[in-house]
Amino acid sequence: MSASIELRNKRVLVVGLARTGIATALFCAARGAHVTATDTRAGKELGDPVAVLQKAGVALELGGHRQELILDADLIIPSPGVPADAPLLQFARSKGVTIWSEIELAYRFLKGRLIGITGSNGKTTTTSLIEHILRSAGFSTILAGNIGTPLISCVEKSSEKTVAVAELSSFQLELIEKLRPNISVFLNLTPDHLDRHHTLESYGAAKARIFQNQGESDSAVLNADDPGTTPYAPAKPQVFWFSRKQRVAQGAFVKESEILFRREGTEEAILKLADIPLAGAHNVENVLAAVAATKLAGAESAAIAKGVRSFAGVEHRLEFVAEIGGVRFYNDSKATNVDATLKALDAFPGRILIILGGKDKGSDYTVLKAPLRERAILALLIGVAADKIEKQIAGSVAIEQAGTLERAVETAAHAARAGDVVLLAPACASFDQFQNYEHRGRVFKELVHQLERQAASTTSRGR
Ligand code: UMA
Repeated sequence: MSASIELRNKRVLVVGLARTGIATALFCAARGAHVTATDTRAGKELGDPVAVLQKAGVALELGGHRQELILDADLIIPSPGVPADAPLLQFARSKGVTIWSEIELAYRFLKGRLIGITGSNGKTTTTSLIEHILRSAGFSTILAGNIGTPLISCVEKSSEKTVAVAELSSFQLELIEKLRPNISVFLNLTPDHLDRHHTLESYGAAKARIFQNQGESDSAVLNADDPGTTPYAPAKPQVFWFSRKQRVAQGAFVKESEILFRREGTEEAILKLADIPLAGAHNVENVLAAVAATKLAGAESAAIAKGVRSFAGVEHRLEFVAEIGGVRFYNDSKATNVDATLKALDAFPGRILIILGGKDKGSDYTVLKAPLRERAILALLIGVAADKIEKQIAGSVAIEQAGTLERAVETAAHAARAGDVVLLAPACASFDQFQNYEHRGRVFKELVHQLERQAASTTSRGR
């Protein structure tokens, strides 16, 4: 990788102290930078990391961000959760201080190749699948990024031989400068994070920055079926497409019941659709993107097919939890926007009891009305977005204001009958009632497992 920077004696300000900020502050301190870290939360709320950071020599400014901090900084690294137009960062821009996201800093130190994956939905599954295919094909891989492990914390593990497979979000990409993936994948674009990016155009533009530094020796992979992404096809890198519906000039596509890869006019069958172990048409798209990316990374076709067949899926992504009395429970807590919920609804043939709600992101829930009418029998609403959702989906399906996830699971379990699906696919962020979507998914699974245990003890008592 190019453009490495010297951190020794640099004055670095880290804003936000959760996963990204902690890893960044420790990384910079270990390389001799003078690090100050700030968070709106107080020390008490931050807990154990405070002592770890202090021990590493990081100066802490907690309980808010003082603007003067900017005046003492050469470089600012805000966490993805800190809005790029936050007053502190606006002030930094007015003073000409460099602001990078953590992925940009990581890129400056990362060795080996980088595959970056972005899009509104399917990023986590596709990132995990690409990494799984490459690892099972014998590549030395790193799995990181928005998926949960900051890329900066994996830099030490990288070498000239590694392939880092990184999920990249719009929040991370909007503050890059030189980051240049060898292979970039842009899966799809549908409305999300409009509370942060304000318009679909600026959200799309932030994602499309994944291509901005790519050169002719690099590859870009885009979804030919998604009108949201096709306009972003870049000029410099070689463009490869994926499609469920049509043959593509270069890339991966479905022909009858098979996935084919086409390059320079030659087509090769990679695997049968029936071999994909994941439910839903959207997962066919994720597999197509992964086939294209892994072919471009140099994996053999047979190894790609084997990797797809052995992929176990991702936690919180249409994750099967349990079957109780013929009712199947699925955890799709990662469905934090409306489009992801549409895809989840589409993955099951009918009679769904769906749990919706959480923290609203300025979404339009009216688009859920038709699929809810068609496939769902009950919508259980939770969290602060519940009233807005109720108004916007009124008339499509029976609605129950459950308030909490606990009540929603209990009510769904009572209302469901054998053959039904209880689906947590909330279309909202989780931060009103949970730490994050992973926490929400784990709580859901625990509630379902409690029901499972109760059902088992009732059955054994009845014998
Ligand atoms: N904070 C401030 N000032 C602010 C705003 C926040 O100090 O103005 C502080 C908060 O008090 C908190 C910290 O910043 O202490 C939170 O930072 P963060 O939200 O960036 O949390 P991280 O744990 O570092 O998680 C981030 C990503 N979070 C977001 O993008 C919101 C994680 O993606 C990612 O997994 C992680 O870095 C590692 O790369 C989560 C996510 O929801 C999963 N991503 C969005 C998505 O997938 O839709 C983009």
